[in-house]
Amino acid sequence: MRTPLIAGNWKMNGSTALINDFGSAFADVSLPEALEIVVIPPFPYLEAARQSFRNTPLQLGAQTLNPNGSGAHTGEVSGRMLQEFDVTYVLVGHSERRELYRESDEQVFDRLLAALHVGLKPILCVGESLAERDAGQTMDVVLRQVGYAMARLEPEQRQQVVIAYEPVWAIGTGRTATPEQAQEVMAGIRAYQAGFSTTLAEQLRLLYGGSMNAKNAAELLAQPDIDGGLVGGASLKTDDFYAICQSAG
Ligand code: G2H
Repeated sequence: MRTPLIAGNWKMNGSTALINDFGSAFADVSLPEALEIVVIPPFPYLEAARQSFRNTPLQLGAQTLNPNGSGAHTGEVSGRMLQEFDVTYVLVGHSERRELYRESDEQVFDRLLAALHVGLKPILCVGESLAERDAGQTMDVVLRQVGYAMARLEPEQRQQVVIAYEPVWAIGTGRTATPEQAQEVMAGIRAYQAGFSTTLAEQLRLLYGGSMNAKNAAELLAQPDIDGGLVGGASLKTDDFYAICQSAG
């Protein structure tokens, strides 16, 4: 019922050569039919990716957007600009943005709203730190982040949002949440959504992120409430990313 989604977040990595590798590698592949695949490169590579991915099933995503439509915001990129490059998905609230660039729940919400206003599909990233997990605060933190955004949206806007649960302690560390740990949080997020509408909760797509790789993807994706993955490091290698996509069938 829910279309699986595998998204590769390249972060501040990649090159035009890597874009072209992906364009070639995914031009003639057999992949699960009902699967969305999104590559999320840094902004400067969007045009090259748009060209290179033309004959592939790869869609384009962006790593962030500025909440304003235009104006004096040196260094920033608006949602409308992303749309011009055929971007369909955009990450909001990735933990690296929250931590390194001090994005608050409120700022994350502004970006989410800006994405929805121009028809981009937001992937809202949430997750607890190791200290928060150890203190038994995982669900409080995750539902605060989810709730801050979701409670302020109109019902039809909520339908457009994908949520990625990425425990901060598992990001780029090689340490993955166990399938059971991930499933427990996913089920909690879905139950929270059911408070708005059970239909919405059933439709909500939930991605796991945090050191997902070709070896552990199948087990994570087999969990009933995990509908896909937000893949960082392993999305920079065509073979690994392809293997993860195969696991989502
Ligand atoms: C989490 C993830 C992708 P990695 O940030 O968003 O990165 O798979 O490298 O842990």
